[in-house]
Amino acid sequence: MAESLISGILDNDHIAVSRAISLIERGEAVSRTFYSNLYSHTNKAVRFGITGPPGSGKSTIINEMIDCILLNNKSVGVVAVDPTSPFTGGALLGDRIRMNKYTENDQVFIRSMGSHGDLGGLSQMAQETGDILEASGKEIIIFETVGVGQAEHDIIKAADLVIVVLVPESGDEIQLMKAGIIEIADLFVINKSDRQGAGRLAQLLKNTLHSFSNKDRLEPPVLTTTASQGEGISELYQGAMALLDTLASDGHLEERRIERYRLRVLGLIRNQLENEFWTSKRKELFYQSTASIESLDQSPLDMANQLIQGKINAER
Ligand SMILES: Nc1nc2c(ncn2[C@@H]2O[C@H](COP(=O)(O)OP(=O)(O)OP(=O)(O)O)[C@@H](O)[C@H]2O)c(=O)[nH]1
Ligand SMILES: [Mg+2]
Repeated sequence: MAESLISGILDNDHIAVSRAISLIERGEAVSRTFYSNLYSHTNKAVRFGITGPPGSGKSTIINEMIDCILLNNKSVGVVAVDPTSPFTGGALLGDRIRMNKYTENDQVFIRSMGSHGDLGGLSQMAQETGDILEASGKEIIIFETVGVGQAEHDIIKAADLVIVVLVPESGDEIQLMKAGIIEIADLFVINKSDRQGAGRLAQLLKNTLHSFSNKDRLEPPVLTTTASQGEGISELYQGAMALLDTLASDGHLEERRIERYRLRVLGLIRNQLENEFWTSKRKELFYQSTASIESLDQSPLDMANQLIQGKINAER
């Protein structure tokens, strides 16, 4: 089965792509050969991360970008990740609608995924979905997330280029974001610039970015769009591709890909070791030993060591 699935993916058969992603989402054991075979066909696509506050227009921008990408004779895969929504087993409503527009087009594949409650796993899942799309031949892969929590941060950090979308009302957010998002953003977009205040925010943002700039990092460009009217999207696409070229020529892209690879391996090891560690017996022991407030006399460190020690003993 795995072999036919792989050849389907490599043939860009979207049914096979969909099935493979579902396997990964359901947490079904994907065989090691399946994954190794798949991985050997990746590493050619570029990965964009698009993040920003809820409703800022990320999906609208991506929709418009898809048209732009197709006009440039490239193919695209979109992974919309929503950690707050429960696992849906398929598309979220909005994406289901936009997916219909492209169902007949084998150069576009769009998928939404929610969380099983296991946020660490969500980032791995998104990456693996990216691998499948890449193996199917998609040249550009876009990850969409709402920019707040750790899970999104992990997903976005795994991109080659991070685009942060703001709206004219986001002025106050810039203060809040300084530390977090400004660190990971390569390019800012002020969307809904049909509304008042877009120019002012762009200037405020540019000033802020300038005060944060240093010689090791490019100062992120600030672009404006009105995605609902398709305005500024082609400039955004060209700007993102040009920036990517710069990152590639100054060595930053390679650095990022090495970092992404490392983070994935570290995440897999952490997940696997934790899964092995938490046998039902050990879980039971843990919850029993912490059932009442009186049972918390032992320090957390002693409790952890006792559980770990149990593992060592069990192995001997
Ligand atoms: N006025 C105006 N509205 C826009 C623009 N771009 C998008 N919208 C509208 O803003 C709303 C939210 O757009 P989405 O693209 O769904 O935003 P999002 O960031 O993907 O939202 P979440 O995924 O829910 O976080 C929709 O009603 C869009 O039609 C724009 O440039 N101007
Ligand atoms: Mg969206």
